[in-house]
Amino acid sequence: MAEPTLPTLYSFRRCPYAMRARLALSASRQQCSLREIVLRDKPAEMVELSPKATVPVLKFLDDTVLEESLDIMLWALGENDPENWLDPEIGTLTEMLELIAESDGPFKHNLDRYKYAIRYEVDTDPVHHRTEGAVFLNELNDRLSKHTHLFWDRPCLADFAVFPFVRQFANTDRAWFDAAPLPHLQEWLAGHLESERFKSIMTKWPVWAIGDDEPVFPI
Ligand SMILES: N[C@@H](CCC(=O)N[C@@H](CS)C(=O)NCC(=O)O)C(=O)O
Repeated sequence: MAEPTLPTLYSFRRCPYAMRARLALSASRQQCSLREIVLRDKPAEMVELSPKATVPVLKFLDDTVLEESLDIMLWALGENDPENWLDPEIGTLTEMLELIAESDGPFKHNLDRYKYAIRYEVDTDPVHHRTEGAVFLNELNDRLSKHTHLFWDRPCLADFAVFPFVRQFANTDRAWFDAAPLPHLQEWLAGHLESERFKSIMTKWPVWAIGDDEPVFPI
């Protein structure tokens, strides 16, 4: 097999964590060889590199590994940040990380129990978790009532780290989300979903197997 010349990204197209890593890799033009996986049949190579076995995983040519999506975003943007995602128009990187932590913590907790209630305790009530999750959605909607993005009028790290999870929440019951009094959030989400950037990171890649050609991402 030819020696790799690019870092390797293990990714799963529909995973919101992998989406946000791909968004940052795309914005920063950090090219990788992409290995599309399926969660129920993870490649042994990936599990060996990262025993916690979640996607995304980024392996560099010197064999170092990043196995947290936010670390991949921060690394990529640290290399090259032409759209100034790390430097919002208003607020700081620390404030963006605080908002992302709220999304990754309590909001994701409620999202999982709303979307996959059946996987949790028998009395897990998805509607209760939808209501709890909507507290964060309201907070985002309030921010977006003043400006088009979370930290003013230019999208930045926080927008790209959070919207894949809002997308998942919205898709759990689209009729509920569309009818909810969240007009600014709905507009913001629709803008991201219709963007060329999002379309470009949602290409359908064939599932990788040893010996396959690996698509270069971003192109
Ligand atoms: N904290 C990790 C979480 C990644 C994660 O949980 N990814 C999910 C897919 S969306 C996964 O790989 N789950 C493992 C599995 O379902 O077996 C990150 O930010 O990268």
